[in-house]
Amino acid sequence: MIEKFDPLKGKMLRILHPDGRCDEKLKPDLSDDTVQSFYREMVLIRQADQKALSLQRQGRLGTYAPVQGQEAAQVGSAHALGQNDWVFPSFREMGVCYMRGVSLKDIYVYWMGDERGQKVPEGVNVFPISIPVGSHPLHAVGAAWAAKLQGDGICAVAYFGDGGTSEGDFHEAMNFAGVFQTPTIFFCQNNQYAISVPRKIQTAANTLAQKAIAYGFGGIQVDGNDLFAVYAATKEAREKAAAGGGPTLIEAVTYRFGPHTTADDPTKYRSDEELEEWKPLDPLLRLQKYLQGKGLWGEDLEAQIKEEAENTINQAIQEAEGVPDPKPEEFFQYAFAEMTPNLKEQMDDLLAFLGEKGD
Ligand SMILES: Cc1ncc(C[n+]2csc(CCOP(=O)(O)OP(=O)(O)O)c2C)c(N)n1
Ligand SMILES: [Mg+2]
Repeated sequence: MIEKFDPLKGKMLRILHPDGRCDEKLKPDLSDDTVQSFYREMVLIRQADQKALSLQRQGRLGTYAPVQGQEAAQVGSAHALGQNDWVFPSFREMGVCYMRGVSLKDIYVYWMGDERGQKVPEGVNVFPISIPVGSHPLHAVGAAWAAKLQGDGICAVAYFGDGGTSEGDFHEAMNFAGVFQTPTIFFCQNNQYAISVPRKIQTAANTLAQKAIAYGFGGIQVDGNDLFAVYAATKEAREKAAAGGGPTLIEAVTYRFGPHTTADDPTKYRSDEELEEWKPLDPLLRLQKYLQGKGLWGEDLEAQIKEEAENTINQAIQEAEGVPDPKPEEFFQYAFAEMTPNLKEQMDDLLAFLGEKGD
């Protein structure tokens, strides 16, 4: 399927249409129950995201990068991966991290300013999120190369944005992946903006997916608000990678409904009209219409799904807020396996100071 969608021509894979109609020939093999459970998860992510924004406004959470609008791209791709695949997320991937096994509690702990939220439990193959834009595709390629050498039969996925494709590290990672045929998926969520920089001036290329061609492997542009298209393309890329077929670049075309972060005001650089144009393409709305057509969605069910999500989220927040503060010495203790003499001296100074002055 990926070969059929020539990214140079901007031919985008779409399976689930905005009005809820579905191209049955291309629809991935997912049961109705599974699709309904994906919808539930998308609702949960949207609510958890909204909650993070309101906690930030109440001073209970730090600067936060919202997901709203990108739920299909995240839930669809995360579910298409194998159990042991590795994920290398950037900062807007609350949905991916949650789907791959990071707890909501830990996600909130991190955004509340406590790095211990990034300590991923054993067996959860999610790397700490990357704040430097576009740097972690290199790590994903390294992990994929190691997996290939060991014959693990897994792949590694780097999640990044449209802006990430302008970073040198991204191109080095793509080049290396092409030469060494590493089992890597480059998953780009093109949400149309890199803070205030619109996609059209991010690159002169017609699509972001076509950048794969220069490095000698396949790229595909998919409707990133279409759960089925995202799932199908990721699944195919995953199977190809795990079978030794090398890397793939997926450009999921989507839209960030919210601000870049809680420290941003998007009205300064984009119009209300543009936002209105994207609203009918909302990934949740589309899936809701599809489910409704199958008799698998209604107002009562929606209310129940939302209530369940609310309970899960409130529980996670309670747990996150209950985590005791880190000790002051922990600022110094974890940068190196063993503290350098200089760090030790700084730590001792601080502890002596606190000893004199109190907390
Ligand atoms: C190397 C680097 N340069 C600049 C920044 C500041 N910065 C943070 S997010 C961002 C834009 C990223 O845009 P994109 O890759 O499209 O991802 P999105 O935020 O849209 O998800 C920039 C420039 C950074 N974090 N890292
Ligand atoms: Mg972007």
